[in-house]
Amino acid sequence: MKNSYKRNICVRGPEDFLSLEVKEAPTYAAGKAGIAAAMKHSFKEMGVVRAMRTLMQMNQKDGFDCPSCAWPDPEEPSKLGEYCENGAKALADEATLSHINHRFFAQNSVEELSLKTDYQINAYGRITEPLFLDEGEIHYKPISWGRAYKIIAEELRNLEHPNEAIFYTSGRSSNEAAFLYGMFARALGTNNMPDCSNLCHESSGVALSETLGIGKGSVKLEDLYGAEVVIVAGQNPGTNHPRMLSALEKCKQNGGVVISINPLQEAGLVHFRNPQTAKGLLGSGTAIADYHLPVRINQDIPLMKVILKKLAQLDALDASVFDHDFLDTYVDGKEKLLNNLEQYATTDLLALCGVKESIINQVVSILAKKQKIVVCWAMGLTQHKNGVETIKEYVNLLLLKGAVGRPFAGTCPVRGHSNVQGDRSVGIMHYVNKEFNDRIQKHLGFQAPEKEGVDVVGSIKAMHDGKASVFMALGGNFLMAASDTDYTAEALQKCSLTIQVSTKLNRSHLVTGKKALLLPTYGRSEKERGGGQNNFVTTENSMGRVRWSKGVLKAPSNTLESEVAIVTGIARAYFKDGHTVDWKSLGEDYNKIRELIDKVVKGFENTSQKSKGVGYYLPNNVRDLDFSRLPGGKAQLSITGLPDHNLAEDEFMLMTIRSHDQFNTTIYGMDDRYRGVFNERRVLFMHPKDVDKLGLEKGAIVHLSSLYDNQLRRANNFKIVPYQIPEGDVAAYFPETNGLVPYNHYADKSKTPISKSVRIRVIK
Ligand SMILES: Nc1nc2c(c(=O)[nH]1)N[C@H]1C(S)=C(S)[C@@H](COP(=O)(O)OP(=O)(O)OC[C@H]3O[C@@H](n4cnc5c(=O)[nH]c(N)nc54)[C@H](O)[C@@H]3O)O[C@H]1N2
Ligand SMILES: Nc1nc2c(c(=O)[nH]1)N[C@H]1C(S)=C(S)[C@@H](COP(=O)(O)OP(=O)(O)OC[C@H]3O[C@@H](n4cnc5c(=O)[nH]c(N)nc54)[C@H](O)[C@@H]3O)O[C@H]1N2
Ligand code: SF4
Ligand SMILES: [Mo]
Repeated sequence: MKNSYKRNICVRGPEDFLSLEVKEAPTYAAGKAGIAAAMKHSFKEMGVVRAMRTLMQMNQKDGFDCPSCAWPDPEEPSKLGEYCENGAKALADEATLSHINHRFFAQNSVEELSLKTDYQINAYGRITEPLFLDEGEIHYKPISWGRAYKIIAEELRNLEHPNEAIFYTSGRSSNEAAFLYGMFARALGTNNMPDCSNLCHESSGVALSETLGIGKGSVKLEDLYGAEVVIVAGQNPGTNHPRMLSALEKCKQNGGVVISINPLQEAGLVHFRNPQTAKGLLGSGTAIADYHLPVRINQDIPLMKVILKKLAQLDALDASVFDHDFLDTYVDGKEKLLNNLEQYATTDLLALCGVKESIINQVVSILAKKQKIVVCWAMGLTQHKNGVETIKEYVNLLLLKGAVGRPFAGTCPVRGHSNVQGDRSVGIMHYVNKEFNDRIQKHLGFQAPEKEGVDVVGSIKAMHDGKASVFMALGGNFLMAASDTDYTAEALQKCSLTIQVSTKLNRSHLVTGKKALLLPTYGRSEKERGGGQNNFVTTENSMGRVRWSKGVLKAPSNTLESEVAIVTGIARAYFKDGHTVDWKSLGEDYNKIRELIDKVVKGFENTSQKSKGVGYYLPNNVRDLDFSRLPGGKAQLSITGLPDHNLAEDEFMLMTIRSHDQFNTTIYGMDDRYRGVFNERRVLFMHPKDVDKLGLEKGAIVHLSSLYDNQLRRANNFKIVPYQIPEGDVAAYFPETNGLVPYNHYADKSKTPISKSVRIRVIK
């Protein structure tokens, strides 16, 4: 597609095939194969000695935080190693010895690079110097840091209003960098701070804030160990949060029951071979899920309604199933909810969710007797039109059982990016919080803007409509992570300047504005240079615990800058050192940033001593059973509706999911070992009966289309993989399928795109 600046960019990259091999999916996760896969990647990218030495520092108290997912570390990490296969892959990907600089870009234009696959693009390696793509050019050229900051400052000064600038954050930034970045956006005068969490757990944030008064989960790692029941809904921990399986194993050893609610029976939830134990390495490992409820895509609400109805029927006999004392003291809406449930006929709900009543009855009889219940979830619940309501329906179960704010019970939205939660805690948000703004005024001396900014969907629209023209990203791959790839590309290409602070090359560096800056930075595993000894960073895990992260590796070149230095460099160029904030000294001493975080960010207040030290937990009102922020000072039960997709006869419901060999848009490899798929990502998982019905067979080539608001979207070339998935449902990997997800269809209230329930047609 030619854009207005005459660059001939292939937005999505090639849609070609490799050579698919389908094998029987394994019935267990990790074990020896996991260790082998981890070591293969690490040794190839990093060299043996460097890899082993670095891995032994990952997730250790004095080491660095794993850059992959946000699963918490145990308080006493094992000295033998506290990481998993995918943590090792993330480290290898970041600490790779492959590097690229201006010579690479002199040989490869952005037009040529755009013809490569995302896998190939990432494999070129680490970017080692700042680069500039000027108007009309197709080759990035080297640029000095000073000149880069000047270009940004000039472009920002030329805007008619600060709201024409957008500041995106991905969840790998440190608390320190994210805090300064958010403060710079506000000092400039905008709340345009879209964040990867808009595409991710925003629905959890909204649902939990409205029901429990805090947008985060309430459980700690130890709560999982002692829970009587853990429900894992819409989450694939074996791939995306592998060390969660060790926690589930502990829970099982303590007599807990694990229930999986998922259209797919994911390998990690069937069996886990713990690589840290002899039994895991040599024996059969631990069976994890006691019950698997193969719910149809986006039919969790009907499923939960049947479960709640059946529990209510049991409770009506002797009032022993629900915790009435807890409900009377802390919760609002019991009668209304119980009355509402009566409206629904069990047979209708069963037909919708597709789960056999016999399994539901078994699960109900367990839930009836237990109170220490934890619900864990991820993208399978959040990325639907009714994502917020779906989560509220699970919260209903917890509240009715009194399974909130007590040891071994509560909510566990399992976060994705390693510091996505921290970035939000320290102020990356497009909303306005008056108390927060007051503290900014008090401690930083400027008035933060009072108009709400744009989130991811709002940013795409603003750029598309010409209302924003400077786009900056602190990490991430906005183009490929957002929905509606072609539309998002057009939006970015309308900008006058796009700025990417990145470690590795990705498509967002090729699909750019008129001018583009590519600013390379350190990875989590690397030492922060400059300033004093104290320039380590901090991160917050999925359970609200803050830890320090001290990188150990030497950066791939001495022409990189830290994210903190880049943000302060831009701020200084823009304000020319005439601002109430002393950006220079903050950039030199991270302790000063932490002191400001303590003061400005509620929750960190009075914890400044601790925030400089080893991990501590942020306050959490649910753990204290304090619902004073909610109406009537009570936790809220919710009345939800049923999903309504109106699928036509020939339509399927598509969920766009991750393979075992990727981290979001970063493709590590072409296999999805746990689903038995090798050497191909362009696959469509489909029930064997549907495969027959369409007259297809394994390996047959199909194309996919979606039709929303009379607009047809298409993704070509997928091979059929017959798979145990509910009839009528299909699955394929993201980001290859993002072009099918309409940017303007998203979850009510949270605006998270509907990436897990896209209506599609399969074209032969
Ligand atoms: N290795 C690795 N680790 C990662 C990531 C990665 O890409 N690679 N990404 C990180 C990030 S940012 C995130 S947010 C997390 C994502 O972690 P997950 O949410 O586990 O990732 P997905 O692959 O999107 O898987 C969603 C799961 O939900 C199920 N599902 C889909 N629709 C429904 C539904 O309607 N109902 C129910 N009950 N289940 C459903 C799918 O079958 C799948 O098992 O992982 C983080 N960790
Ligand atoms: N269809 C569909 N779309 C989805 C999803 C889905 O399930 N289905 N999931 C969504 C979710 S949950 C999320 S969180 C988003 C992810 O969206 P993003 O966070 O935007 O995407 P990533 O792929 O994680 O970003 C990878 C890039 O980050 C850069 N990077 C890596 N480490 C660092 C670092 O330490 N510092 C800096 N500055 N840069 C770094 C590298 O250049 C790398 O290429 O995607 C969303 N998109
Ligand atoms: S579970 Fe997540 S944080 Fe822990 S080592 Fe694995 S990828 Fe890293
Ligand atoms: Mo995410």
